[in-house]
Amino acid sequence: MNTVKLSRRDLLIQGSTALVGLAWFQGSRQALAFPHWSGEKVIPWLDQPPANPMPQVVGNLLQWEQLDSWLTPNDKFFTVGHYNKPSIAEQDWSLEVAGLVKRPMRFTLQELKARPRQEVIFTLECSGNHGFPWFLGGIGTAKWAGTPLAPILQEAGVLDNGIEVVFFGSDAGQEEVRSVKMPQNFARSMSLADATNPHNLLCYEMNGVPLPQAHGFPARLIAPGWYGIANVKWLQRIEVVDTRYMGRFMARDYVTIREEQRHGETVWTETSVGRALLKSVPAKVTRHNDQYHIVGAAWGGPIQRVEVQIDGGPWMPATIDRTQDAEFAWKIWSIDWEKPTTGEHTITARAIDTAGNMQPAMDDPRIAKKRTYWESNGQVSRRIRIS
Ligand SMILES: Nc1nc2c(c(=O)[nH]1)N[C@H]1C(S)=C(S)[C@@H](COP(=O)(O)O)O[C@H]1N2
Ligand SMILES: [Mo]
Repeated sequence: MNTVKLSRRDLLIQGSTALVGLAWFQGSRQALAFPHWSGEKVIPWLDQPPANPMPQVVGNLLQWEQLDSWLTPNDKFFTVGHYNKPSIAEQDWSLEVAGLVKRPMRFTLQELKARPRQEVIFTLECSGNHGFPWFLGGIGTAKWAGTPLAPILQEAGVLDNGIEVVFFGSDAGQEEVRSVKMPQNFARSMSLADATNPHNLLCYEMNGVPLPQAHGFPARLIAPGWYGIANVKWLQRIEVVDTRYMGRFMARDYVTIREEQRHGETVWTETSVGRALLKSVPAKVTRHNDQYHIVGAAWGGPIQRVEVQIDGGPWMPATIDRTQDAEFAWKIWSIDWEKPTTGEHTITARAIDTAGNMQPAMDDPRIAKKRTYWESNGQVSRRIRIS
């Protein structure tokens, strides 16, 4: 994609060549239709993240400079696992649907696969992403496939007192609450209304191959529009209950604490991390000949536009690549950078959604008065040196 300014006539001529190109792209790997200029070189960011201090929990972080495809290849997709990361054999596994249902159910992987198949292209971001200087790459986009959850809950017949659906993983660890020590499985819950959203999948496939072990084999929940934490891997049991579920990853960890001003008074809020928030980043700067381009991504809501600011100057509109477009997937954007001067520069991006909401600035109280690191969707700035 080339965003150099062209006359209308040029556009018409280019448009027809672009169409030929597009047809060719569609016949080949989707990954090829990505903002690209022949002979381009990526200029690495100056502000490289420090080394990951918790490789046992977080792995394979995305290197933004390497972003060159809309879908993230599985071997480049980040991982988060808070407990052990079970290797489960298909024949030893089945998924239980239990609790406050008329007809408890159990599915083997083959039985899940025999049900109606649904796909979704969804950008999964860890809510801790950008919460620490080392944590910039906790995000990826994949084509997930599975079977919708809602009809299964429907068939199981949720009883009238069932208000909450808890998703338990097979991974477990020791937890301590008020000096009570206990083993707990990883688990997250959703209200019945959220759980029965038609987009939610019991997912067994990632980018066309069986769900890799690190991403939850044999099956995981995929909850499009929610932060990573909601997408429970290594699913073992789905239980309908009549109270709110208060496990570690709902009510202790993954809790956002903020100071808010209400009628001149400070109120401290504590909320469980849930739906994804509006966000964008500058991903990379490329150069070919004397032309510079900034390429980035935006996600976390219906993106209307993205704006880019260089060295605190005016906000400039980026061009969103609408050739690769899916409701829950990041949008790839780019902008020409006309004649940058040699030396250091700062590049900031901000996303605006279709309702006009803007990704908050770092000094916005929603970010500045946030006291825990989750849900860090403030505007991201990167530094670069042009030589
Ligand atoms: N069972 C289980 N599911 C889990 C987790 C976990 O530790 N155990 N981590 C969650 C978090 S915090 C994130 S960000 C995503 C990461 O998904 P990925 O490893 O496929 O990228 O998985 C979520 N699902
Ligand atoms: Mo996460």
